[in-house]
Amino acid sequence: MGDAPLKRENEGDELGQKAKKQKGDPEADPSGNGEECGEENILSGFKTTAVLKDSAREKTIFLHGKLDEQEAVVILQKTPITAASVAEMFACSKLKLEMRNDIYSTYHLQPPAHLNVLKATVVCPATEKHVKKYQVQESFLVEETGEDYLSITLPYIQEKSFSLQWVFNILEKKAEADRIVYEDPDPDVGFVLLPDFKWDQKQTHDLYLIAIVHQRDLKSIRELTAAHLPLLQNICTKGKEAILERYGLPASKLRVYFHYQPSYYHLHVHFTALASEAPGGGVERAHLLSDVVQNLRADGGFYRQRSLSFPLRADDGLLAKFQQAGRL
Ligand code: GTA
Repeated sequence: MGDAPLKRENEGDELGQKAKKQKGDPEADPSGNGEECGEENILSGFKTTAVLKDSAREKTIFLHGKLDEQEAVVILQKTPITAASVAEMFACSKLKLEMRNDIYSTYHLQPPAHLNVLKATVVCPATEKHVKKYQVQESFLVEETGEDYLSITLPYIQEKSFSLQWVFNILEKKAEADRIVYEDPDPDVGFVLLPDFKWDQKQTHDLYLIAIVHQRDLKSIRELTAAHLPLLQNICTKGKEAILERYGLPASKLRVYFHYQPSYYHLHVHFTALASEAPGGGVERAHLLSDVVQNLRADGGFYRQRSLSFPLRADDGLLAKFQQAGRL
């Protein structure tokens, strides 16, 4: 159930795979790249200057470099293997024996190109903050009071946080409009639900969507009060309903939460599959939507007044601000 193929996407995907199979037929095109390489390969000009992070376990590499003379970050990630593709993979791959010992054997399996796709994420032009965000760094846990938020964090994020242009593009249908899974257009309680750009949408075991609120004056959970309960309840109910309808995943299989601190200071909710380990899902950063709702019901000023803890990376300017204020 957890890795059930997507309802709509997989129908399209299987059709897409058949088309690609003909196009990228390894017999006709040994590189497996077909025309696609010449068409849109903006990455052919990418020059790597540094490896920011890599993980053999997550099969990801984060690269810093130059793309057309502009600073860029490129993330390459091996995508999960879907159960639906296994039969074709076994039938069509080249298999080379690596070793055999008693009942054990390992192979080098070379699937056809259309079953061997990497997900590439490109940030260009990338700011220094983007480069730092993806770099491996020591972290420090900070405990922020309500007063710290107003005197240290808020002034810092007003000056230094990431651009929200991508968020406004989504809300105004200037980008990703065709990816929207659900929208409630109400200006007070409405939101847009769409796949997070970390998810390749091929299988539900790593499902990842975000709900972005239409209200523009809410930066993070710090600014929520009891007045926002209708908004939060609306996201909770309609977001879960939309995911059940589109992907067949019930609420009991979802982790629905905020990040504090987030990277992008426009209120949004993460919907991830319970079976997955999404980055930022740890107790030091994730706040379950259901807990936030209950805390606000018990005390409407909870998130304005209570201390909140979160990790900051060694080179984060906000950490320096906490240090200068003698709060660390
Ligand atoms: N649909 O243009 C976008 C877009 N952008 C720019 C960001 N997001 C977007 N979604 C769409 N279109 O989940 C998504 C992000 C994130 C959410 C913002 O919006 O993918 P947040 O404000 O709480 O920020 O959420 P967060 O979680 O820190 O950001 P992010 O990018 O997920 O980074 C956290 C860590 O995840 C990184 O440090 C890195 O270790 C890891 N990570 C980031 N991107 C990738 C990736 N592509 N592949 C693998 N790991 C990644």
